[in-house]
Amino acid sequence: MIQENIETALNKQVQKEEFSSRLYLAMAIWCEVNGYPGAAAFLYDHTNEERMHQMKMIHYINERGGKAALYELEAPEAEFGSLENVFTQVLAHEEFITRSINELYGLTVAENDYTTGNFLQWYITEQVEEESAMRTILDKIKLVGKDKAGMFHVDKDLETMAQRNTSGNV
Ligand code: OFO
Repeated sequence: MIQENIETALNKQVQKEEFSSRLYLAMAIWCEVNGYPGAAAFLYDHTNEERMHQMKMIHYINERGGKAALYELEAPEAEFGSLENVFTQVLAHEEFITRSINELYGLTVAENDYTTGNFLQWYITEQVEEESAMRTILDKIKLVGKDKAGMFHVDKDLETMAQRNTSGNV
């Protein structure tokens, strides 16, 4: 049986994963209507990944005798201004999520809940991968700057990454 304070902390993380999914959806929409179809495909795909992170946590809470809860979500921004700004915000958001997962893990250690700590290992590893992928994308965007041909290629690369994710090769 899961402890109440751990259950509440996990439910707050469920909310953050759900917000991540909505945030990337808002960004995907912005990219789609602003001429970045590859970035849009990548972010639509990432929306689904965040949903999967949310669902995985929901099932864990319920399987441990707790009850997952859905909290209120704020509406994400709708205007991002530039692709560089989109990915700057993606990276900042992933860093925020990493801190949140680490705090959650710290709580499980303090409460001797090794089962939940073990469950969270998956998220810890996932955050390392997500931060690194987003940092690489942002570096590429910064490198091409205002070069339109370069930006076209970055967008194409993002489309390829999205296709690979969708076909399960990554
Ligand atoms: Fe759920 O990892 Fe991104 O936010």
